[in-house]
Amino acid sequence: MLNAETNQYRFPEGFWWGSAASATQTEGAADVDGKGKNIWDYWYEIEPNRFFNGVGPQKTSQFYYKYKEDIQLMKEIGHNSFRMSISWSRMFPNGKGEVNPKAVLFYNQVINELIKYGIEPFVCLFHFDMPMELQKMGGWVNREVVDAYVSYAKTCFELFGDRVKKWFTHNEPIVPVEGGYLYDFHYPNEVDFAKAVQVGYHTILSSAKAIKVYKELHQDGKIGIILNLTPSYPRSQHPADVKAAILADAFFNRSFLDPSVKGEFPAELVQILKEEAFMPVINEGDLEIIKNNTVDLLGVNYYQPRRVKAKENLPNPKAPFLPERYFDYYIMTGRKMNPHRGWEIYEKGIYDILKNLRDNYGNIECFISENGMGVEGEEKFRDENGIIQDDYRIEFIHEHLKWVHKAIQEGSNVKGYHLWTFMDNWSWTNSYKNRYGLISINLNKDGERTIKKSGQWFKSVSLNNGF
Ligand code: BGP
Repeated sequence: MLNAETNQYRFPEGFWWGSAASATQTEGAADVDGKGKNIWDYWYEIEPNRFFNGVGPQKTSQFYYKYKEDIQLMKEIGHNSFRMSISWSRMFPNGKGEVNPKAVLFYNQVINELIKYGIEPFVCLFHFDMPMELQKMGGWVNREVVDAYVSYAKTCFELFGDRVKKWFTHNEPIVPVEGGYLYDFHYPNEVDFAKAVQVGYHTILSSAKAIKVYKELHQDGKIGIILNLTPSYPRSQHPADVKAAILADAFFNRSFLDPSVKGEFPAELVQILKEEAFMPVINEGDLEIIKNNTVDLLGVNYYQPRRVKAKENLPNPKAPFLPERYFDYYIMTGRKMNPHRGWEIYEKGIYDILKNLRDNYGNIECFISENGMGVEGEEKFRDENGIIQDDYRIEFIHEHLKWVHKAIQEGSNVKGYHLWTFMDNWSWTNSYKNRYGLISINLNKDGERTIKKSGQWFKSVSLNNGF
């Protein structure tokens, strides 16, 4: 066991140690107690073949039934904070209208239980799970959905805001744009750049409007957004490679980062949208709202870098428009890999993000809201005592934390580290393929929970506030 006095890497007093999860990925009970369908429930109904091993979102990790046991385990492995999300379609089965009292009861119980164990609840309002009734109206393409979202957000602030002091409007809002409207991995599986832009724009507007409502309620908490700020590294310093990286960054990072933190859109992106005739519909007064309602706190999700180079070939002008018209992806020779997930591991990326926030985004208060290592076939690492010996995950976290620590030494305003994720969970079309948890879930034994070696290690890091 580590000892606080001998720590080489000490973190600031009060550092947030914990993990993140989302409603649809953990709760299960997808058609229980009045929950309405969301896009995942519906998509699974019509195309179960799109989900790894055909496993859908109905049951997931049964947090709905096992939350007490789970929160005890969070305490057991040293959590002082935990990010969850609220399922919009559990709160409002039709996306709007009457609130579902059983959902209110459930979230009240979860929040109270967390607080009882000294674990601060961080609550996110939207983690990829659009209510199906609203998707039928076009989802984020339709501006009416923005209004429905804002009133859902307001209801949550009013019901839970006396105890929840850290709110997040969205989790990785670029992902539903990519999945649903560009690359076919979320419902409605369209490939339509014009819609993608409108969806992204409405998401940003919804975030700013929810922030405005939150401020008007004077609830004495903070509100932010969670962004996956995957850095874009150019293959070389050749101007064409550098430009490719700048544009990839404008499409995938600054598209949400700049309006969320600075209240404005990146000029490079606006220029492309104008040139290519893809500007979204913007109503009078919108830009004012976006300008005046930026985030207090930023969550940073980081898994792997994005490596890009100048385009090698002319794009097919008749193919659907995608951001990749402006750059190509590039595989760096000698890269370090997580062979169990097929993602590059580049620990310094986490530091580069924090440095960028320090230097170019007013050193906004932030925290690492997701970082983690997915492993396919993790059962093979279970030892004779039933413990998953995930030394690779310990090393992964350890190496990233060293860079977070360095960023702190150099003045970064980073307040905590949340791992993705607390327990193995259902991950969209990947279902239970890649395991990320500090706690393992045995799907053959009714979701039996077991603390992995990394869970014990994480506990000692949290209790010693370092390693
Ligand atoms: C993040 C999402 C999470 C989670 C994670 C793992 O981008 O915020 O919801 O799913 O990715 O992804 P995967 O299971 O595809 O490895």
